[in-house]
Amino acid sequence: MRAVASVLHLDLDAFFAAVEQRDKPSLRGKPVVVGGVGGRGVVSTASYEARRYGVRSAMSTREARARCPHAAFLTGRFHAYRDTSERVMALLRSVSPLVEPLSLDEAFVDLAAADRATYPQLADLSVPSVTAFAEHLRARVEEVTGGLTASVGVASSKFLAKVASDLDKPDGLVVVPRGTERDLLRPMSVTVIPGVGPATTERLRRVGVHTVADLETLSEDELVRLLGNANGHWLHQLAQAQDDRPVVAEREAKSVSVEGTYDHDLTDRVLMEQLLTRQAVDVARRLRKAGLSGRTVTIKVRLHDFTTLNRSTTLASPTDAPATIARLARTLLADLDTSGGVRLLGVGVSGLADWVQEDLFGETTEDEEELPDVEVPHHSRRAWAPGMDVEHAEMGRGWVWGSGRGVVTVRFETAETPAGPVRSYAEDDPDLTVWRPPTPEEEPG
Ligand code: TTP
Ligand code: MG
Ligand code: MG
Repeated sequence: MRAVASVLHLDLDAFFAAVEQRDKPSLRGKPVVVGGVGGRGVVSTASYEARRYGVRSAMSTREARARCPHAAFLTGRFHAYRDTSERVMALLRSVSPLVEPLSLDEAFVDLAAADRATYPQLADLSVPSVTAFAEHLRARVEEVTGGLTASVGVASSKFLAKVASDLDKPDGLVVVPRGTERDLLRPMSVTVIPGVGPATTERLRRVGVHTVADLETLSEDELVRLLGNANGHWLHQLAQAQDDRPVVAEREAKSVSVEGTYDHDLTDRVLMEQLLTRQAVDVARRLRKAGLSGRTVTIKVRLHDFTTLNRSTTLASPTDAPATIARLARTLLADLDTSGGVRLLGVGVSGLADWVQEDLFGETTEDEEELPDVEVPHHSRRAWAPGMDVEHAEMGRGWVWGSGRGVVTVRFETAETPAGPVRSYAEDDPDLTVWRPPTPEEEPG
């Protein structure tokens, strides 16, 4: 924890849905749901107008349709999200060299490292100064994104800054003055602590721990006994708002790792475990080939929204055993909520030693894993998905409003136009094409 509130966390509001409302003027102020629109689709996010009807991220689209039948249901347009994200991250990097993105729509910014020549108001890092600066930054985000709002938290640590940015969503700002951190946390659920997923929450619930205040009553020893060394220590620290993690612009890790990206989001846990197992065997093979072993096993999981989660656990002695690495990787996965879908999985081993401790815990004697035959299913995209960008030879640019029975209906509007007209065409009308943003080389100039 720092002596002043100088860690800023920014998160865009209803990100994917807000981009859709920006680019589709007829949807502004209306319920919009972005996600899988097919039979087994899952909601990525919903505009705040749709949240009023109880629509939430990770809910089945079916359920969302039941709760808010009049919402616009759209598939995602990742090029637009990525482009918008890049503009926000560039803005943040103009404030401070220490910007740590957590996903497409959120990042930490270290205000203590900000350029004070450009931002004299940050010279003293007092509560009024950072408050004024954060308001200025939020206004700039609206400008560079073409109208998206962001919620911001500023506090003395990453943990508290992230908690704070969520407190007054959407379009909110919360600055947590130094000294008030613990009072803020006490009434909150333990799930506010990063890394406390369903499995940990359940273990704590069984011993009567629901809030951070409950957690404070347990000693570090008790927590370690309950949750293991690394987790117990971590929870003990964070329950007292003790968090000294620095904001890091780029992480470098000395490790051997294997990862895979999947061309559609994985939701099947058994399949994910099989993939991790296979990756663990790969990592072990590479370690052995290089004569290396390591103590820390890490999994990397990128969610549907590009949030990347890293979870690790550290062994008493180094290993290069596939079964051990696989078992730990699967255990780490168990505490993550992957219900929204996973697009990348990886396993790594770090803390490398150039020797393997002989069989101290019997780990190297574990049987080699049965390798499952894993096949990642492929998806064929329907040609005209709702929300998709299209261009018509005469009407110009628009988006697919709906399609079926050989007909596709398009609304002709973009971020720069007023709400536009709706027209229907035959699905195979040669005048209608999918529109893609120009790649940098194709851009004029
Ligand atoms: P979030 O920042 O968690 O959510 P949000 O920006 O939609 O809403 P808010 O921050 O105002 O609460 O996630 C950012 C984007 O990531 C979100 O717009 C869509 C995507 N996402 C998913 O695809 N699946 C998910 O389960 C979640 C939580 C987010
Ligand atoms: Mg967000
Ligand atoms: Mg976010």
